[in-house]
Amino acid sequence: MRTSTVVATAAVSMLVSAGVAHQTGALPGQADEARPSAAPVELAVAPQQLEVLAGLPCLPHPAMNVSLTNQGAEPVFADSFLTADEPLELSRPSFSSYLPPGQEVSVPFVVTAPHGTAPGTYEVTGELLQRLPRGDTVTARVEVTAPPPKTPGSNVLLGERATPSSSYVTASTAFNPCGAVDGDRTWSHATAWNSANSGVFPSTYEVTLPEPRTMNRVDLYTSQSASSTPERHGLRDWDVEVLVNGSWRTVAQVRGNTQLVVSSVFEPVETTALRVVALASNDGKYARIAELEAYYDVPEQP
Ligand SMILES: [Ca+2]
Repeated sequence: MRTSTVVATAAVSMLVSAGVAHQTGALPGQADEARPSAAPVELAVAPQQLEVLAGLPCLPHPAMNVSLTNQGAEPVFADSFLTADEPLELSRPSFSSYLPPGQEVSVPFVVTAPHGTAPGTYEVTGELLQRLPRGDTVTARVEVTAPPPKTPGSNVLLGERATPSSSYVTASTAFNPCGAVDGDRTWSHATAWNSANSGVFPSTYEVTLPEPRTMNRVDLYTSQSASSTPERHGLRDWDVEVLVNGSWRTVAQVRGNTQLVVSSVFEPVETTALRVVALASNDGKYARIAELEAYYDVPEQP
């Protein structure tokens, strides 16, 4: 019978085997033969080391690929659980799958570090529960670094948390709810926001800031592609609102737009959230924003 060396191999191969004898989690004096018999399932996590920026949840974040492989001759249902050191967050807590003999399945786990996470080394631990006592683990290291500071002149919306009222998803196409603050001004489902329901207005796209920011200009890039123009499918009418002392305040209104990008300039305001209230598009169907940016243009000293 093969003996699993879970702890020793974790850092090297990131593998554990279930259904065979285990050193970790064994009770004193408990014989291997007393363990339940199950097909050997292999849990793997790759890569073993990730680098994550603290905060900026809407910038692309690295993912760990977690896989389960049935190395036995019998079908099995395997469960795995992942936990992250506080305050890291995982896009999902667990991964389970039915596995025919020889079958491998895998899913990505996206790792994020909330705003304010202290730079340093953290761990994500994977655990397999397959007719065995829990306790066998694999570990990946996560290096958290501080993001570049946002100074006057920076786009204060870049990468911050976005909450659209809806986001277009079909079996073949899924627009990214973060698409309008991901730093990419091009129009594609991966890098832009498209509301979900045809003809439903208003639709809103809200961005929450981790701390108050001063701004006096908002640039909105709507849709343009090889097969379309802002005049055909772009956003036509919208309001720009900022959250001040718990109330939304309208700082700009745009009507009848046919351009790709519109800059709205207003008096400097300190805010913790901004939203675009989309009122109409040129095709009458969907709200479309490729990128939304906000700046504080510091007035020149006389
Ligand atoms: Ca974008």
